[in-house]
Amino acid sequence: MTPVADLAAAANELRQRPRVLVACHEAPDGDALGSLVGAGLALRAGGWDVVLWAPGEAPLPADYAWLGYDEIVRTAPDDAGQRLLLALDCGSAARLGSTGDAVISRAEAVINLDHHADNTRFGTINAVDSASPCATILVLRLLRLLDLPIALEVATALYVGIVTDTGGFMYGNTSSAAHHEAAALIDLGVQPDAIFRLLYEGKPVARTRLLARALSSLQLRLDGRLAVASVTIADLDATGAEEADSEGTINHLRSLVGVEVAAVVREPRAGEGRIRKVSLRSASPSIDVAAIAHTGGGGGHAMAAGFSSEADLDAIIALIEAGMRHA
Ligand SMILES: [Mn+2]
Repeated sequence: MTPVADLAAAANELRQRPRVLVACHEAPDGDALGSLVGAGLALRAGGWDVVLWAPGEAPLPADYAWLGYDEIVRTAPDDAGQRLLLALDCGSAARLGSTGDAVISRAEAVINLDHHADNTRFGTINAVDSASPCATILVLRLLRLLDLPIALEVATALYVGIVTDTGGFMYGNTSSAAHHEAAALIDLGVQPDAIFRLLYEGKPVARTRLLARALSSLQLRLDGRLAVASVTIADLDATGAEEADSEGTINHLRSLVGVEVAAVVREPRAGEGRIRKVSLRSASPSIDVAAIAHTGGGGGHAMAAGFSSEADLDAIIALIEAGMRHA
């Protein structure tokens, strides 16, 4: 893998194509939205005709709304076929949502800029570097290759990707590059304490009430090596919380003594069929949760992965347990 050369190819492609559709994955996290906003604003300031696209129908997470959602469209534009698609933080075409394949096949070219180890290389150019702790660092390097200035709002968006994907510089992907590039962004004016407050404080009380209900469902399996909690529609209705409010729950499970895998199972909302969404986190370097997620038809990183399933909670737990026994 030659990520530097791939990024150079991506930069060359962008230089030749003034119209760009910048996209991130559905159900976007801080890295996806930071990549989307950072790349979109920087390219637009550099003279590109840019559309920012966050696929999917669920509301974008309130935690990152301060990055600015006004410019973000939820449906790919009609002229997507006359644009270069710059897909950010997407491990596969499926991550671009139900219309992803159609947009990919129509686009003038597809730059797949990502850091997932299981990336399917769906682009015409694949700037994929699984050693990168987040996608925003790859965006930053791409902007440097294009000699684009990094405005404070761009630097801030890119910093959000580093902070969130490394768990505040605590996860195993926290490389020296994570710190070096964060430092470079701080030198551009980013204020870590202000971003901390925007990301992690001022939260609705409904989130804590949802956390309480989710934690009350805690099950410990395999002699305490597996911690599972579920979030049901009844929990959301009783607390007034949104599904995205359950995102921090898994870190509480992961932090428990003896736990090697944490799992949160989210019940579907009306209109989502019978699909349950399963988030997995590893607390042990010897357990690759992406491998477990693959057996469920999903994917992700060694320490953070997920899958969707029509199976019930017990069957989902059995699948995770089987994966842990084989790890
Ligand atoms: Mn990411």
